[in-house]
Amino acid sequence: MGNSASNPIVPGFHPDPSICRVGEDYYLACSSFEYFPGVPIFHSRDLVNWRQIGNVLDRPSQLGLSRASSSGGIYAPTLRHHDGRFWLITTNVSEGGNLLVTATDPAGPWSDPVMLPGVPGIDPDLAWDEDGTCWCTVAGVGQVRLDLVTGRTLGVPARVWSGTRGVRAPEAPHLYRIGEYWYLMIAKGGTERGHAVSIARGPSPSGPFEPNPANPILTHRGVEHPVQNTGHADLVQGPDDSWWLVFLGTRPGGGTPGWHVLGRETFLAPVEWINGWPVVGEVVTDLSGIPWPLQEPVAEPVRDDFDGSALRPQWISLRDRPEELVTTQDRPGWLTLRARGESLDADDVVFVGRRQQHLSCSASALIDATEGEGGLAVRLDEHHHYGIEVADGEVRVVARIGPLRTVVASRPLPVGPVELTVRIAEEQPRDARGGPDTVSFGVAEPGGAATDLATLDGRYLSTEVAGGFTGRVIGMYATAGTVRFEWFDYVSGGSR
Ligand code: 6LW
Repeated sequence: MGNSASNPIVPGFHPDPSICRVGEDYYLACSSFEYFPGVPIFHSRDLVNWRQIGNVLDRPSQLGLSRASSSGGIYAPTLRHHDGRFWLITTNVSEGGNLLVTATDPAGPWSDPVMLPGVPGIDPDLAWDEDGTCWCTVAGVGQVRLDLVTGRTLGVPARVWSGTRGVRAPEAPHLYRIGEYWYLMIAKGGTERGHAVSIARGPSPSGPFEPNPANPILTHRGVEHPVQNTGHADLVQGPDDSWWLVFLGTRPGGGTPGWHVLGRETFLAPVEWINGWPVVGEVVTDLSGIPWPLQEPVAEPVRDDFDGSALRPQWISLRDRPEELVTTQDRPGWLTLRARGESLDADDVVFVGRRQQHLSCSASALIDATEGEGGLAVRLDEHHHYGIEVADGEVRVVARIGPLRTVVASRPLPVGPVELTVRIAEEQPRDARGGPDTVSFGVAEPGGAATDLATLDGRYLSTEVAGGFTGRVIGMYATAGTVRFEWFDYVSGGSR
């Protein structure tokens, strides 16, 4: 992904980060909702430069999303390393509830899930005490001991500290043994602008817990700051054994109230321990001051020419990806999509996309639609998407915003494969009512200059408009017959 030592450390819709350290290696996992494969997992050696090494739930036997609504499916994970194995616990809110998987190699393969019917709620956490007992703590802040082999819970869930009374949504609990105390860190206030992180400590995994008098240890509610919604955090020690916090945040753009389009992203901030309590440092964009040598960022190639037998881990689809509908084997060097849903409004549309990870960026794809219909889209959910598509002998730009769907522009289709382009440009608000960016679509004959067809206001593809827990995904789709893509380019428009 190759970022320039800056926050967010994992840009684009990568919320609910959970991190663990194994020697000099760091691993981080995020929630993934209705997208398949699910739970992207990343590796780093310096906490700043991260590379996706796979997806934890990459098989239908691990991940059933057929009933998942947009922003349903996989909620927050916890990633831990214990007794020589990696453990990940998460919630499929649309099918089966809480589940546990394990692996020796974090890049996979991960095991089939052990379902956890006795673990209630969402945001499950794993922590082990000195005896090897595994404590599972969940949102709302209940806690139960867990048998990792059978998935059986031991005893009944008990309530533990859940933060300041009256502050909504105690979520994202993480339990740590640090020094003489057990620390329980939670998110509160909900994942919107009121989000916050609080912590308490006690003598045992089950408390009783004494709240930090300085709570919340992190919040940007009511604060003028380019990063908002800060919360849902996890603690980790850096290469020099200093302490750091990863957490989710958003980068709203445009005028008031600000619209965030990349979803909730993963950020990093320093932590200092004072009198046995963590104090979180400022959330800054420039991380070049990190007090240890940074790895060379691994630049992601601009072009995916689909030459491999399998798709790269960054590619995600909606709810499933049947081989008979999505393949690079049918025409070597091309991605072949066979239609199922008739438009991007359908929750079973055949779609292969990647998260938008920059506030300004562009994407393009060479499409051969001689045997079908399909296109290139910027999607938030089935009710909020913009696309440029080839259908009925023309190229057209289609916008779906809530109940409204319209063809914004069209032109006759040039003969043969064409290049479809989308350019997203962050806008500095000209006035208090300005949107965060513009989304422009164009078409070109192979290798030729693109002709712009339409430019749309990006605020309607933001979470403030659409709601939900995800962020924009830019991808290719089929709506009739068979369409093929020879390549897909993604170019960041800048460092952010
Ligand atoms: C996540 C929970 C939350 O599991 O939203 O608002 C859920 N807080 O912590 C999805 O991100």
